[in-house]
Amino acid sequence: MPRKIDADTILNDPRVTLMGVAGSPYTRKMLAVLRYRQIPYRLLIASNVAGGELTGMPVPKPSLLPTFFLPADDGTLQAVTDSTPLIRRFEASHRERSVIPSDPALALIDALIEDYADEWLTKAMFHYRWHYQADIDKASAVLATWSRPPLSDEEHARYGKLIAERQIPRLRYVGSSETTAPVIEASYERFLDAFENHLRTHRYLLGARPGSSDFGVFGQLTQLAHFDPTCMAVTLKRAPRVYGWVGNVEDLSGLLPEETDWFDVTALPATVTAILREIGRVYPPAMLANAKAVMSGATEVNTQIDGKPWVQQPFPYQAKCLQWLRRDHAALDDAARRRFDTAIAGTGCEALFN
Ligand SMILES: N[C@@H](CCC(=O)N[C@@H](CS)C(=O)NCC(=O)O)C(=O)O
Repeated sequence: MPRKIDADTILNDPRVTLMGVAGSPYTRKMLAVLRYRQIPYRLLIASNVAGGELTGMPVPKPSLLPTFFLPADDGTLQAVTDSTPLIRRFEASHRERSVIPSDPALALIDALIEDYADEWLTKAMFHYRWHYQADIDKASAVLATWSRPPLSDEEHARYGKLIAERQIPRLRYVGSSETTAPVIEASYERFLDAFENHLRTHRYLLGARPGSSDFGVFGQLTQLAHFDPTCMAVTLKRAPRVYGWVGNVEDLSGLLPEETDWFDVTALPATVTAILREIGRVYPPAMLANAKAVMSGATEVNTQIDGKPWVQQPFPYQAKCLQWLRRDHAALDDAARRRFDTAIAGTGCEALFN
């Protein structure tokens, strides 16, 4: 008899329940947050769920992984997605071991780097996976085992092919094409160099404790650095510290963070400014051109990034991400906004808030 999980079982369980897969960067991001924060959870692996273990459950719209099953205000079970607001939701329900810096100016830098990881680094992740044959072959073979119940060789090959056929046309959503490949790859390499240099002297992006930005970057790197062969080789060669860092951030449940572990936003190390400069070189132009295309109802984003042509399909969700960052910038008090503006001055990131 298959064991079933239904809404009542989850509502009566004090643990946080989520569904995800190992090949999903956002699933890995959230699992690492839950472990570091010592929030008890249980993961429903999508392959088991596909075997029929989940019955009568709410379905999120749009359907994304990870999916969290959380109680709504009226006591019913709700399906909730989107890692960035979920991290903030857990800040409200669990106070210890926060991943949001206490200085709101540093917290906005943290949010900015998190969004860069979620919305820009993910382009590299999707690009390498579905652009190169070696990566396509590995992903097709392994993703099938992560998202499906046990399969015969024949079904395994058929399902792997189906996944590739579904994902490869989706390259256009992230903007990966022959035109943009050089921009994406050069930017991934520069990010690696800047992060590697930072890790020569520091443990995490914003100090001796991890912020939400670390988990955003970690999620994408679980795939870029540790799974897909082309970018994994690039990472190992250029940035062995980054490769090693991913292994550590997977489980930071034993770290003992202190309030004083955050950097002072008025005295950020030069290695952080260098990372912000790399972010400022690619991410604001992409976000601004996308928002403009979404607002004008254009069918194509057509711009220049890093002095080279960039063409992609507009992505309404990323226009919202830009609005959220601007909202948070506007909500800072004058002193905090000055601290933030001074910290990002000259990096190119200021273009997001002009
Ligand atoms: N903004 C979302 C993105 C989540 C997302 O895009 N998840 C991917 C998997 S990594 C997904 O479910 N894509 C749809 C699909 O594969 O059908 C978050 O931060 O959680």
